[in-house]
Amino acid sequence: MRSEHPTTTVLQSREQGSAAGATAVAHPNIALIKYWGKRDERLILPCTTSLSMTLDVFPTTTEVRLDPAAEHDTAALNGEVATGETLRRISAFLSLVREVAGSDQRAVVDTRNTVPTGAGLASSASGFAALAVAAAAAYGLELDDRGLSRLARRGSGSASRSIFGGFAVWHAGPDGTATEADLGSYAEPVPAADLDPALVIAVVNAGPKPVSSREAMRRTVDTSPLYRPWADSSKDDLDEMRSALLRGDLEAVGEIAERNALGMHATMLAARPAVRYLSPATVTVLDSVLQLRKDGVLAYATMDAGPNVKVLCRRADAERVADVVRAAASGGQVLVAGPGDGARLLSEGA
Ligand code: 2P0
Repeated sequence: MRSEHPTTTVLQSREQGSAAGATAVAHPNIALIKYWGKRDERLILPCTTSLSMTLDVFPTTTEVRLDPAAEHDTAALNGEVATGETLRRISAFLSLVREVAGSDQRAVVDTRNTVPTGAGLASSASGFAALAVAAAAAYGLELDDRGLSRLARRGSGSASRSIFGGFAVWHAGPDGTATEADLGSYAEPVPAADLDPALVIAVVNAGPKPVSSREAMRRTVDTSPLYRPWADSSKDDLDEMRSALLRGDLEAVGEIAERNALGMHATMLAARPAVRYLSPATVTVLDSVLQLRKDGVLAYATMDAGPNVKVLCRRADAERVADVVRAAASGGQVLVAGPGDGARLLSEGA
């Protein structure tokens, strides 16, 4: 059976039922050019193209097992039964896979996250990337990486990038019909010279977000007078970032990443009402990054939908940077990550 679907170009679909289950692993990614704002909420089409580094820490491992007798999907996260919005998002994602596969079998999902509890690091990127790879295999869809990236995108935008290791760019895709726009929005690897980078992650607050990133993005696009200027400048940032990666200029990579992230936070601060994820502790860590630069250490910061700070530096400087950041983060957890691998299937079959 061959099938064409806006989300997934199916290369080949096995006889339904030949693979009763599959397990996949994926890692989180940190955007150096941020994704902030959707132009289509249902298809998760972003307003801008983003670019990220996949990490070598905190893998998510997900098993999807088909259950011919089940009437509903069920899921467990770290051994705890998923309910409410979490289960709804997983089940909606599985329905999308079923639609493409022509299956009506429900699934049992078992997900293990290794992010330290409350580390305040998003797990939706690694979560939906692992789920996409495992679910595609379990339902017998043979997708190429681009198809998997499009599929993962429908779970969570940033998950499209975690299909790939190292640096990945997620294309906003063309305007046009839903089908064209959907097919054109996927991630792929970005050519880069050897940079030997590290990201020092400072967890200054592990508490829940005041506003979900979904709601914050929506509010920013709808109400922030700074949104359009940032989205426009992000295109230039992207071009400059690609060229800095190609020539292996980590200093330029850091400079561009920092200004792009600060600009994204400026758009939120100007939203009505404002969304402010940065806390006093964030600013203290940002000051320490500035001091590192004054002391001649290459170090640049980026922040996502939360107060935690990720500091890009040379791998050789990572321990020194971590020490300085740890002192500034006053008791917060500090971790060092490097570039990691893309999502992959660990096992499949009955
Ligand atoms: C990013 N973030 O590029 C940006 C920067 C947060 C700040 O992607 O609504 O969980 O599921 O598509 O992917 C967080 O948003 O949002 C995010 P949805 P997602 O990494």
